[in-house]
Amino acid sequence: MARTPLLMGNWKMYKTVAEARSFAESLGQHSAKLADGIEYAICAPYTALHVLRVMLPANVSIGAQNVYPEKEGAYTGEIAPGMLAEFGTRYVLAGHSERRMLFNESDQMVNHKVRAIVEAGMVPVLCVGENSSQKQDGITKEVVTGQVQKGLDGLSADQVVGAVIAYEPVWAIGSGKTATPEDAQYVASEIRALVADLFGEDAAASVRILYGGSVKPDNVASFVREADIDGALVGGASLDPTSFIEMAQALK
Ligand code: G2H
Repeated sequence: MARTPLLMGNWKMYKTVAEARSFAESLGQHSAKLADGIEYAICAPYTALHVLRVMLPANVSIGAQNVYPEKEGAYTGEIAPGMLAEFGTRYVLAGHSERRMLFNESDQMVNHKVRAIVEAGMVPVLCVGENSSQKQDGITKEVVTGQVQKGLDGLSADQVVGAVIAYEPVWAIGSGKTATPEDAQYVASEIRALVADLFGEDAAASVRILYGGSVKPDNVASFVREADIDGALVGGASLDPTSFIEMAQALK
């Protein structure tokens, strides 16, 4: 089954509304350079989502970086899935390593978020990856497949068909280091094999697997040409519209 490549930016805690507007204007001026046949998305801070939804070219979706897995309630400071879905958010990250590390998010909490995102009609982007000591110990496959199994627990095969999994080695995030395309492909193939075991061949053939971790215009194509890697989740290099367009061009 052909899977549509996905180029997704993760802005983390960067960009004011004014800066997001400037990015969207710039991308709009060069929208002809956003190659067809690829999906684009920007996961922005909540405060920038509205201006992006209004101003980004129509083929660039908006995504959130987090959500709280309850419909509503006394959860001061949190945002519910329905609130994001209501104004057109398509993707929501769950389990980014910065949330797992800095905010102590457990696999169980990540799973609650994944389920809540799906139930609200949005697409979960389940982020997984080993840290440097786990890599040195040779347990990358066990760590990553364990996170995938726990993250997708309770979903139906149909729900997994539409999901996205982002493999981001923690040691590669914002460090300038990347996995080799071959190593990333190996992990992606193991993730796909696990999805086949748990949810069947259709889900495995459809679920999109992204690589993330210091992706840039000059290396993005080397990952996305691998058989089981269907796109990239990009932090730093997604903040500059020129760099975002260069990545889109590299994937043509
Ligand atoms: C990994 C990635 C985006 P960067 O966190 O999710 O960030 O591309 O800056 O390594």
